[in-house]
Amino acid sequence: MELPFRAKGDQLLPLGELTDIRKRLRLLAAKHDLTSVISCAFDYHTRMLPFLFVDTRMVPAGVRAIGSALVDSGFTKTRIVLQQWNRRFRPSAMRLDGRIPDLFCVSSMSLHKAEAHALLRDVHRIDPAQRPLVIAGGSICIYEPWSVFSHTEADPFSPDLAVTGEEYVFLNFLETLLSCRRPGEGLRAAFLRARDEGALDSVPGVIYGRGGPEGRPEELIDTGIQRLVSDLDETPHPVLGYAILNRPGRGHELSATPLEAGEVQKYNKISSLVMTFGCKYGCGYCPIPGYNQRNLRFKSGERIADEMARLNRTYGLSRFFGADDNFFNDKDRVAEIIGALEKAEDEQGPVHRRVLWGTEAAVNDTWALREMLPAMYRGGLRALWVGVEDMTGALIRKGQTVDRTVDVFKLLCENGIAPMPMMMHHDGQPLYTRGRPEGLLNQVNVLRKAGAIGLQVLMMTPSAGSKMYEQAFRSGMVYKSVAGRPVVDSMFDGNYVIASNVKKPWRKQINLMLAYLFFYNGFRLIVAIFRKRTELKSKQIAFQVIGIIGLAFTIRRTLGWMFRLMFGRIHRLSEPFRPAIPMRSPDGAIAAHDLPSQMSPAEPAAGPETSCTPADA
Ligand code: B12
Ligand code: SF4
Repeated sequence: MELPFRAKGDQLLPLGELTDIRKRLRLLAAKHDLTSVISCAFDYHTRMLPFLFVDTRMVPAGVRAIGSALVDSGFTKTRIVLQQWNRRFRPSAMRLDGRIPDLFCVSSMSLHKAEAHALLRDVHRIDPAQRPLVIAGGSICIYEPWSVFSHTEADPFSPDLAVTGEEYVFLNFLETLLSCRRPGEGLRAAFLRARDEGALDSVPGVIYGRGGPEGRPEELIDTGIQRLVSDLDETPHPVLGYAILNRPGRGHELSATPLEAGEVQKYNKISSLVMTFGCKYGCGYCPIPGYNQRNLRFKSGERIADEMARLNRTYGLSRFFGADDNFFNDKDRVAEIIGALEKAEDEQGPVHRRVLWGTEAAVNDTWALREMLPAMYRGGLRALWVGVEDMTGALIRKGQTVDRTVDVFKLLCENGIAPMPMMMHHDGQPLYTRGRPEGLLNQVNVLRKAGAIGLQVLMMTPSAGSKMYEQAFRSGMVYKSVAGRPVVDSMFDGNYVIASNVKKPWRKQINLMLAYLFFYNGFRLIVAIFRKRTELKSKQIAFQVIGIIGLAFTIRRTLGWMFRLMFGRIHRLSEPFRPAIPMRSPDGAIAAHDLPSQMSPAEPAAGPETSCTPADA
């Protein structure tokens, strides 16, 4: 089920509100000497194709946005710690400006939940009287915020607050809290008082616990779905976030100083930039359109060019990745952005000569905008991750066909833009089909011949917040454990077969490996090295090298799972994960994020957990 929608006309913030709250907070900040640490949870078990390399070499935009928002609002004593770079970081050992920080934040995706819990658990080792105010956020809290709260007395690690939205929600909360903080009062003490007085109930997009022992609330109060900022130019500039990155290291503590500006690009090889949000399609397995309440949101071309230019001047960053869901959603906006990038100039000369970037888009929209590809190249676009899924449309129809996809890939190559297919393997797709394009290998081969430079093949896996999520569980498709090994959060990454109705799911696991092996191998590397010189030759070699190394990681991590699928007993879930702690809205109604409880009574009742062996699956 998708996140519920706010009423029409109330989904977006009034224009200028994010800009205004930033100004208001700057006035408040002068009266509060706050220190804050924002950590990013990262589970190293998830390191494999197709994200190996970029997963640890790109500062995630979420933590960077929250860090930028704090610095921009005047809270300059802020540090961002990435578990990707500081694997042993322990919040209980952190000191900033010589003291335990006032605010400790954890950002996480759902698949890094175990590490997010570990960070929360560790910060709970600090005595409650000195403990920072603890806030969780990121996509885990957008889709399953209840999962960051503990429900067992033996393991109480809950944050004080979960933010289920973007930077505006965080700033709105901070403004509310600081406005009622008394002189000399600790930040967490002020929070507990504000919470008990109901002051937080007017901040849409937060969840806090009430009752119960320390760290294990009896109930969760959910203030509802956030309102979204529509003009992304109002968001704080990312240049601020890169200035407060903790230095990579092996210690438990924070580094004495953040990374120097000149060192940032040594660790951050690619910089993600928010350019647009939202997607005009409505694929049943994707939570993105629902999250955006069917809105498309944009930054102006001028602002994007300014971000690239400043990041380049300040830190030497030159490679960018648009955190877009489908960059080509709207032709006019794309034209405006590309036009601005082509023209942008600063004291160091034309911006597009110093920066290169890539982004994501759907096949059909790339085709629709094909005439703009030369201008896109001139504007710095060098790689496009294309949502091919299954070219035949057997999984989802977004207007893509085999011929259309091939034409798009060839056009991209002709224009010097590397086509990077993103494919989705599913129960209905065989490994190979003779004389027909349905097979996974057939499609990989077609894409390879059409010029694909890299490859992403993920197994169709239920995604929280999507329309098909609950049904996938209720149909008994999702595994609970295989051969005694439980399916854990880090396996919900599309690299493991953890949801399937086929009789021999181990074959699906092998199919994923074979598809990569077919694409990334020594033979193709040699061919790439000796092929005639083209604009894309060096990229092809680089992706073959990364792909071959990544495949070794992938096989090492998933081979054991394949054997379990082959020989072990599969236990399945019969209903989706749901909150273990009762949730409600401040006025006692159903909580917006308590999704399973909101299912209509017509939905089939959850049956008992089922189990089967591969033979009878
Ligand atoms: C870029 C991207 C990637 C990059 C990430 C690189 C990097 N290091 O940044 C790559 C390509 C590596 C990647 C990989 C994967 N991704 Co990805 N990715 C995205 C994408 C398109 C953009 C992320 C982004 O930068 N957003 C912009 C920032 C500003 O938004 P944000 O992170 O949500 O942060 C905001 C809020 O969440 C909040 N916030 C964030 N942190 C915090 C913390 C606190 C304390 C507070 C208060 C608020 C807060 O404020 C921020 C500012 O508005 C998103 C979709 C999307 N549009 O967000 C998917 C998304 C994050 N990816 C997702 C997934 C599932 C994956 C994969 C598992 C692959 C897959 N199966 O799809 C892998 C995991 C790899 C790994 N080992 O981690 C899911 C996560 C779902 C979930 N429930 O957690 C998303 C949301 C897409 C989706 N809806 O399905 N991804
Ligand atoms: S096209 Fe991509 S981003 Fe858009 S709804 Fe489908 S899967 Fe999601």
